[in-house]
Amino acid sequence: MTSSPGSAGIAADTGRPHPLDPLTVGEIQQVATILRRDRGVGASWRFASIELREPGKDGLPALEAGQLTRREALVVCWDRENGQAWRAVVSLTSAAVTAWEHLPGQHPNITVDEWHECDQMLRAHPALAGALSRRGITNLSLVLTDVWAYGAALVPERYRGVRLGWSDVWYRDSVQGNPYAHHVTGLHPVVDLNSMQLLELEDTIGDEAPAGQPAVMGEYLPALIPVPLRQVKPLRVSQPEGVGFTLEGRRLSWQNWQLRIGFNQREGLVLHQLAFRDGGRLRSVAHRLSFAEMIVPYRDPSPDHYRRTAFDIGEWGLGFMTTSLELGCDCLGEITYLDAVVHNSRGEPRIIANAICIHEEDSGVLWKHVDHVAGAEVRRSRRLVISFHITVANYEYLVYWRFYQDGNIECEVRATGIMVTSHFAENGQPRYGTLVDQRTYAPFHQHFIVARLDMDVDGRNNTVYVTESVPAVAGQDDPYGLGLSVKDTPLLTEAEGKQDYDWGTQRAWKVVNDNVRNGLGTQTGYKLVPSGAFPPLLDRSSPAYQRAEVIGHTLWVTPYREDERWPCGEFPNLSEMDRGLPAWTAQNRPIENTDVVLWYVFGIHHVTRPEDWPVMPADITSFWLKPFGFFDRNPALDVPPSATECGD
Ligand SMILES: [Cu+2]
Repeated sequence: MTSSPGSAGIAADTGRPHPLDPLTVGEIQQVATILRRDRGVGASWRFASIELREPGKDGLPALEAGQLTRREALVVCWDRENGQAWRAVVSLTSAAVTAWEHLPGQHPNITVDEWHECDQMLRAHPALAGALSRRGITNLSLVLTDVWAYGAALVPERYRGVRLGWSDVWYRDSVQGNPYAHHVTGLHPVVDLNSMQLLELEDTIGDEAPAGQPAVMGEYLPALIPVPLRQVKPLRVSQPEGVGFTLEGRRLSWQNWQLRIGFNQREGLVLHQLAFRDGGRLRSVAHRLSFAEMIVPYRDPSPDHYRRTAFDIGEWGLGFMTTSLELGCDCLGEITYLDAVVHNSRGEPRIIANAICIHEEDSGVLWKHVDHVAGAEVRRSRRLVISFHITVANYEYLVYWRFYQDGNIECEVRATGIMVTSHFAENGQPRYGTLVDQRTYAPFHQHFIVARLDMDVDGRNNTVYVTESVPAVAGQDDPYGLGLSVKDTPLLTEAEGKQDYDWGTQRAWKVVNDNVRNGLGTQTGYKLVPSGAFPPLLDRSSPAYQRAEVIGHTLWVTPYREDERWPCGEFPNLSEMDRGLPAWTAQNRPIENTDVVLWYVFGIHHVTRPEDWPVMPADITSFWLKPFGFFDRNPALDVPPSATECGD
């Protein structure tokens, strides 16, 4: 990056947020103002992202102690007139642009504003109206278009370099009807998102008489469904003495857990500085946990779906698409909400009210034993849940980070919402999807989520061990062939750090601090328990795989670098290849006894079902981080019994 001196005139922010706190409304305004003033970011420009430039690990302690004051924003913006993108670092402390880097050939993420502007433009376009009327659709107010991003390999030669999008066309049966119930199959606008013009309207039906829209029941609102609602009794959660956690600023403390809640436009919820109070000591577990990318390839090569590979984080941003939560529906019990601040493409702040939910839940039995003398001893498990919900056009992702009394961390994702569907001809059969309604099928697809786990188990220097179960071969010492041993192998280099799930050995990974011993004399560690993992099942030469090589392994391990954040590259929009993890790990750097970052790939291999239609019951996937020798014994022995009648 190039540096430049700032100019005075705009007051530096005088507030004292924690160095990891997200940018405020005022700070986002200040950033946009400084860039307009100092870099000529004018009316033809758009802001793709404005976020806190998080301090690196080395500088953080001095900033936290107040010995240093530095507050910076990281910005990506582009000029729609010439398509050129720039990355800026803006100092809020000195009200100046401190770095301004040209990004030739890069296409920043698509903004929510562009999505809306594109829909408006298309619905007002006579070519689309004509194509729809040939299909008997004349009420444009019931039409919805939904623009998607391209991969470079699928862009026609004539559109190289264009900020290109392609769109589906949907329509509602009624004003309140579900637009994603009715796909206008075979009709796809191709759009220049910079000039916001329709470049061409692909119509694979052309002049032939369309088969007509099938009679689909794709509704979910009670007033529109053909079945009466069932009767259910109320179920209420009561916490008469209030919640068991405290929130000071964005620092959350609950039982022995302590952490800090962050948020940005791309990753959405970010958890910082996770630690567990063990006796008198606050012990570090992780420095930062977040989702760094989400890759959703649709596995249907038909004209309606072959371009449909979504990078929901890199192309769109989970933070931008976070939705407000509703008390009693999204979260049950005594709820504390945090708002989030993002921005629109003009650089104006936008507040998402109730974006993050914090609450406690009962989680069944924590531990139990019945002794014939001492009787039954049982403890209820309680967990602290930090969650946020994302709506990506038709689909919903609900993300839950759960903290348990025994030191476990569970990361759960629920996928719900409306599946993408399209129609097929009379007498046809869907080959790459499941029949879900009349002449309607939902293509098979996969949701790969890349969790970025910057673990700091008892300090920064950790080693990742692959841990595998090995059955003994029957012999003199073991005549019945019963022996089972566990083999732990340290991963020394990034090449070794590329790991795949292996059912045959029950492979898992332990993040170990070789420099610290527990009371038993063994190393302290946390185990990544790999659930929700599945193989890509994708040809290595396919564009979808080339853009997301990260999905080729269950786990990647890298040494921590401040600027290595995006596993498929910083700009997956219109990308040709994965410029993240495969590029970094090609250096094959050492990863032993150093500050390691784990990239865990999990998700849902979605073989669509009739039961997922018209709205999908949440499909659930998760993984766990469990203490392994981090404690000397069950750390939840001190959990008290519940009050009489288990009423507490
Ligand atoms: Cu799905």
